[in-house]
Amino acid sequence: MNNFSLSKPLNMAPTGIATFAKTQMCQDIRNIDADIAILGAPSDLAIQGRTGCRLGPRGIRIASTRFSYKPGGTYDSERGKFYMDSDRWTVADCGDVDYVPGDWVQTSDNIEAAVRILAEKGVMPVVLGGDCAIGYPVIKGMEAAGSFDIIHFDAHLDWTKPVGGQKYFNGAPMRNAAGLRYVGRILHLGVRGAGSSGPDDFADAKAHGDMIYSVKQTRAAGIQAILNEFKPDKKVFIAIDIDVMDASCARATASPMFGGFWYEEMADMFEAIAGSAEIIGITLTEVAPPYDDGVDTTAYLAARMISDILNFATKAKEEKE
Ligand SMILES: [Mn+2]
Repeated sequence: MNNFSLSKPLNMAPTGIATFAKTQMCQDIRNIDADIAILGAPSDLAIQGRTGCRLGPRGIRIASTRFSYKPGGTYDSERGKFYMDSDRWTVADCGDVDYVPGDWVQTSDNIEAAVRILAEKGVMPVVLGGDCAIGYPVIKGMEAAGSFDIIHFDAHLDWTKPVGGQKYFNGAPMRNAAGLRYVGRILHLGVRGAGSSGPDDFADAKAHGDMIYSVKQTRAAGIQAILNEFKPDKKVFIAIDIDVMDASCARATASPMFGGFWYEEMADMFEAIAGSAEIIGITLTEVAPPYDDGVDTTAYLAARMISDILNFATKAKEEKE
């Protein structure tokens, strides 16, 4: 979207409508024409602790206006490559899935239906949470993608058994996703410390074929060795809970956790994953802007990581062409 100017619009970060990376707005998801779709899932109806991540999509979008895509791509001086040539790749921001106050079932159905439309059209969804419970309807909506594995970055395993009869809460999206026929195994990275999942949850995940690495174990083994061992399916879905990051750089979340990953480790892991499998979708959950610092570090970190995954995923496709 162009800004008004008496000369050629410059479209700098603070101007324009704050779509993700200032990409085009898609007003009707049913008529989307893009490679990649940004979709907000602003719901924190299923969270156990403090709320606020219903404002995650908005916060991440504002932070993401520091990036934009241009013809020829953006140069990464460390890697010596240009990424996300806007003449080659189209990203459209589809706005948010409707959040129905007090009704997680209807909100969840809205999320699933929106992702289903994208998956059936072969558009890669990038879903901005929302609490981690949004992960299950998103992955359920990915049915048209065929079989795929999940790579799950989180301080928590998210394999908790139902609580008070509620199965679809933010502690269980991976347990629920594992029950879908087209979901293969799950590689969990960054799980650490005292959390919501108990020993039998870890045993259930392992029985499902999942592999689980803490931050320390991931660093010791190295991402490439882990991928060689895990042998991901041809397609992988990436699910990131922002609390996988160290609390010192991601405090704006429901459950900040110390001992997490640093940004550059994440970027290197995303690059390795993109080289090992086709990335078919992303969720980034639990960013709660009300708790962020004065420069929106957590939201910016989330936006930066999504941007990196898209860079590496599209570069891997270009290199195969
Ligand atoms: Mn978590």
